[in-house]
Amino acid sequence: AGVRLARALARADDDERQAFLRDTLAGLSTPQKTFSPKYFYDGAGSALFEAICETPEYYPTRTETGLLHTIAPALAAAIPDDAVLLELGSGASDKTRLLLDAKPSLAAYVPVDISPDALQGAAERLRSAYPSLAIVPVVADFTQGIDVPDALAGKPVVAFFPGSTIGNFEPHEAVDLMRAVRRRLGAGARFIVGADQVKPVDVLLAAYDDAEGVTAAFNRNVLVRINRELGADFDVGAFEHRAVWNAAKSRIEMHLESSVAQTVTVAGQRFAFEAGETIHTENSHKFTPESFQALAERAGWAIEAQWISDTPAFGVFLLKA
Ligand code: AVI
Repeated sequence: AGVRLARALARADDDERQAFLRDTLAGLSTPQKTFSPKYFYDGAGSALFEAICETPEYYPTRTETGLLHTIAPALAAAIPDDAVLLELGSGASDKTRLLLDAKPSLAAYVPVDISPDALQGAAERLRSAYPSLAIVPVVADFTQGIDVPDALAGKPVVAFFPGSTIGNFEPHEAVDLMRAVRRRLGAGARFIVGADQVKPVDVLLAAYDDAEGVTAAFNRNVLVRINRELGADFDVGAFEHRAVWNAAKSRIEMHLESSVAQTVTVAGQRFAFEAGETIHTENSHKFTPESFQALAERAGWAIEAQWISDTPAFGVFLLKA
């Protein structure tokens, strides 16, 4: 059985690498070169994201944590006693503790994350902090479907999607994802979503271009990962981190800008860059209460409650199917 499991894991690894390679080659073949932000999160990328959250400029994490602390009793009151809490993109699961503390009667916690390293570390820490809670980690790309482990079938599920990760999707993808969650969880389900709010552009730009350069390192790390996992030869130092505000689309965009004319080889294919040409690596949409409500409603959710923090504004929305 051990050999079979090892083979299955190797196959899954291989499938994942194939998808990563396919997406990377396709992304480098369009006029605006683009990568999906989901590939930021290898072990090093997940650690760099945690470091971003500690920078003075990146306000979303500490603002949302403060807000969740205040509203945890209201959220706990909306969650059924024996519910399974399913978190999408759980990372270090730090904010989850606020809900676990406020709702000790939960049947189980299911963290879903694309990074096995981040997931394993978080599960170990939570198991020692909450010894009587069932913790069932799932390594998965939640954009490809949401699986609740069989053992938990029949329990009410409350989904938790903090951090404004919803903002990393194009609006139509965000609607598709929220609709998929609603269909998966069924009638009466609840969905708790964190959504960062529009604010002065200087505050936004600083949050995505911190003085210490942690966000720049996070952005460039995707090139390091592509070199290592896909046998590419990106000259990582020849790409500059750029954060720009796209007012028409109400989003911060991150790019990697080629500082010189150069050619890069990925899996034997050559890609030419002009000096100043960019790879668009991430969108981070910023919402108003109304724009987020409209998105949730398009996906078939009703707004049960919403809380917006004091400046810098961050929103937590409680949705009901
Ligand atoms: C995970 N996600 C919500 C972060 C964001 O703010 O869009 C990722 C990030 N990118 C740069 N800094 C943080």
